[in-house]
Amino acid sequence: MTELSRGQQAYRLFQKYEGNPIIRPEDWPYPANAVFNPAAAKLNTETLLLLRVEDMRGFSHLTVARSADGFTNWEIDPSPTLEADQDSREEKWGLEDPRIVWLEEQKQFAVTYVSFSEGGPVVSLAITKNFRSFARLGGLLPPEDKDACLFPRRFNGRFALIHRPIVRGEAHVWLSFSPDLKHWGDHQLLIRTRPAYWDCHRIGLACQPIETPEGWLIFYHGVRSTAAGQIYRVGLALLDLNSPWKVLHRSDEWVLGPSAYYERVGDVADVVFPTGAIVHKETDQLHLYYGAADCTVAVATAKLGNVLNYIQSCPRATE
Ligand code: BMA
Repeated sequence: MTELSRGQQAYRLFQKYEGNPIIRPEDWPYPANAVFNPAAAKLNTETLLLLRVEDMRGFSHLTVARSADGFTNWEIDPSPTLEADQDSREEKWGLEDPRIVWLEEQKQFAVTYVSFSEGGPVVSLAITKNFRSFARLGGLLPPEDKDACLFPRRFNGRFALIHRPIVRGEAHVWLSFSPDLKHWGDHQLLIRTRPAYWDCHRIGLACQPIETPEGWLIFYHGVRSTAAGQIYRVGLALLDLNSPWKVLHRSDEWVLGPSAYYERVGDVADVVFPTGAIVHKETDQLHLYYGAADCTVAVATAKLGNVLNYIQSCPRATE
């Protein structure tokens, strides 16, 4: 067999599930305009998604859906699972775009999400054991900030948070540290937008960081603004396992982009926006869950081993 070029590998890495979109507003047990951008976690043997649900005011809340195989027969909570606190100015206009990690030390799941405050989007944290009751730890950093997720463990005694503040109108990915999940500092730039590339205008973390022996596998979304609008695509980076502030490799190419009808047409055209991933170690399968065109949920699958081979063949990061 002839060797595939890296570009050809990137193109073939993920397969979009033929039953996409897997969850649509029509499937919802109560009125919803859009169901999208889901966080994902394995709960016992089930796949749990925590979806962003947009109501007919244009405000969002978060609701759980569960499935045995991660593709079909979703059992959806009959009412919102986590809603904005009406008395809180930080959550005035709703909750958006969650990510989930399991904190081994706390034996709890950490859910980072965006609270839409009067002052702009704020990264907030809630912890839960069961996705029925949540302890809210509040906003972590000032607006404008989005696309955040904790790492599941400490580094040199401190928790680490990936997030995406807007600074001077620029949207790069940052890393911050905390001894207690409350006070954050040592903020540093992790991944920058790249002039002229598909990720030239804005980037942000996609799903939660995935721990592998080779390092932390990071999916991020990248935006290019065109005369016809913005295109949201997905690329990869690999961070050092014990020093995640070191970027080892970054993909030149995107590995997932809008091409199917349900990704190209919707409330926001040409958007694939992953916010959750599940690794099935037994089969080496990676399920990447994403919002399609800000309307529905879709899933793409890959062999984790192939994704790791590909990212390790990508250029070494230079900054
Ligand atoms: C981003 C976020 C996402 C959304 C995406 C595309 O800024 O607000 O929730 O899916 O834009 O519209």
